[in-house]
Amino acid sequence: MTVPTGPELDAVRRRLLEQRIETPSWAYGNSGTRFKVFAQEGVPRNPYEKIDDAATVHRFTGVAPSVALHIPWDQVDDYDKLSKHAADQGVALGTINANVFQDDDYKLGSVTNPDPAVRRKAIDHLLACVDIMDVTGSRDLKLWFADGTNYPGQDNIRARQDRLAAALREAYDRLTGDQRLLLEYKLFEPAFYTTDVPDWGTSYAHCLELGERAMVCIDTGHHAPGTNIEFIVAFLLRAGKLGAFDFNSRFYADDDLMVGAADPFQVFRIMNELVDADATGPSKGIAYMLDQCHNIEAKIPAIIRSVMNVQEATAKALLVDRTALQRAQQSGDVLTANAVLMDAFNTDVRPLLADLRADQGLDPDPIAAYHRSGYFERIRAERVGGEQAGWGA
Ligand code: RM4
Ligand code: MN
Repeated sequence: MTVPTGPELDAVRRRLLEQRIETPSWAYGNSGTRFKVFAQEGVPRNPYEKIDDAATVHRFTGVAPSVALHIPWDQVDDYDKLSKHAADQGVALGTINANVFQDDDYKLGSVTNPDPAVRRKAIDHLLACVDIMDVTGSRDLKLWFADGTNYPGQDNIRARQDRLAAALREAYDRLTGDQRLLLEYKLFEPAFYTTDVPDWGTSYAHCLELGERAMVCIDTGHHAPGTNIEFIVAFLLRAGKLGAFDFNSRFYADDDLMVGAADPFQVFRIMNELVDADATGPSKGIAYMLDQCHNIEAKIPAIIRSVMNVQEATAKALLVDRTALQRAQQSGDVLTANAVLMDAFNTDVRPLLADLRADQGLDPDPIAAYHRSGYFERIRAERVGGEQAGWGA
């Protein structure tokens, strides 16, 4: 298959130009596994420096104009000042991620904890996150709960769902304007026996109960092996409940590797559903975010690579000949239908994306341009002393 020309190509380019990918503040900090966190040179020491790195990713890719914050990792005294700093660097503050998984109090859960005082503390944190959104202008509050149990009998599963529903209701009712609540799910970890929001169905059911501004967030690393994620995407799109993605790759569990590194075909299949529903641009309100940790690789180029991987999958999905696909589907021509998809997936879209960047005044090769820019040499020299941002920081 060759890349189309003329008006067809223009349409593909228009879609690619309107795509937005949000990068996560925590991906710029140090991370690791439970065995070791490896420090890197030039790592940000505070949210301001994380934003500088996010702005650098945007400068070279042109499609990453916002950065997600994680509270309290990115806690500052003055969020207005942080917003202005972001704007000065050419980016905006995006989704606010609540963190109710790192206090000793949360050993038996946060919003589902059997102790009402702990639940109150967790809910208050969620409400405080909405206060921050009011200042930063962020649209989305993203909730991921580490809540669950490790042993059969440890707690009442139904009672925990009731506590969860009550907490979500309080947070949801605190939203104003176009603010939204995104509920993420994850199969297991840190809880090993039951998890209170283990899957998209649980998240979907709670979001339905809450109301139209509650939407599901799909973290691509949070499923059992072999799960058909594009089916979940299609289902939620149809239900109008797909709010966001946390993109990353997994080989085994929640590996948080660069999106598209493990299975670029899966990212293509996901993007194919989104293109088919005309949902890759901002109009459908789906937040395309990365949620990654770069434990052993250089962080900024890894994030640039991830952004490019999402763009490549999107470009390929945009190349699918939808007329031919529909014709084949309707006539029951299984092999042709499959071939139409594979033709698009097997097309090299890198020249198309390079041209698009050049037309925007960007370097066609963002990673090479980043390496040439001297940015890393500068942060390595400047960011000496102080405490590097990392897990828990
Ligand atoms: C969780 C989940 C959340 C992320 C944290 C750091 O597994 O993916 O989205 O904020 O990790
Ligand atoms: Mn996530």
